Amino acid sequence: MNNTGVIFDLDGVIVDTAKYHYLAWKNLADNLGFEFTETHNELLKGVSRVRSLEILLDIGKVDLSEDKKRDILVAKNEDYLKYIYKMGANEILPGVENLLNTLDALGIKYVLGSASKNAPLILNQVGLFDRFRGIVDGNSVSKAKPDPEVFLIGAEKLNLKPECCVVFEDAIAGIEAANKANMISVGVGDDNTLSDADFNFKNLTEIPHNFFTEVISA
Ligand code: B16
Ligand code: MG
Repeated sequence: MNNTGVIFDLDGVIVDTAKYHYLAWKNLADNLGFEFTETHNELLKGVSRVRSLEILLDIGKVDLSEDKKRDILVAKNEDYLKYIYKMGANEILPGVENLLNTLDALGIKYVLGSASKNAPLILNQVGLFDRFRGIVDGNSVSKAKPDPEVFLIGAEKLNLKPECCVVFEDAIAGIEAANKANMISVGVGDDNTLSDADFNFKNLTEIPHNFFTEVISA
């Protein structure tokens, strides 16, 4: 199985940090004087921090100077990190550790491919940092998902061709990026939302033990 590799998204696949992003964005919206709901928050999943702010300001119909936007992005991240520093291994999503153990047993390498600039910190908090062969995060890319750049760099780190890589993603933009990269895309979450994925699972506990040996190597 050394000719197959896996690239994991972080938020929504390994851990659920969306709820902390929500609290921090909501705090910001409260301060700016408009409502930001959990439904609005869905629009920010898998989206870069800068783009998230643009979407948020559109929702509130607020126009800000570039300087103010920069200050706000720093403040939002500081607020968000207060939650991240409280995270521990109990926040690893169900099925993740089993899946990593299966991959280790099969000799399948895996890396992270996330839009988050906080990805290394989050993986450290939950004790998974050392398990990944490499990390591609929001600091390593110039183009955000749905651009395939993050996953193509992941394939380089795995030393594999894109078509030998399997991507686990919870966001539409991430599935689009994986498909554009010519990788095998696995949607984690709602299969209607992620209908463009090659395979769909509600969460990682649903992945059959023989998924890699039978489905992917077929
Ligand atoms: P940060 P992923 C994404 O993580 C989140 O889904 C998205 O909501 C967030 O805006 C983005 O990371 C950037 O995060 O502010 O920490 O740099 O799903 O690509 O792992
Ligand atoms: Mg995600």
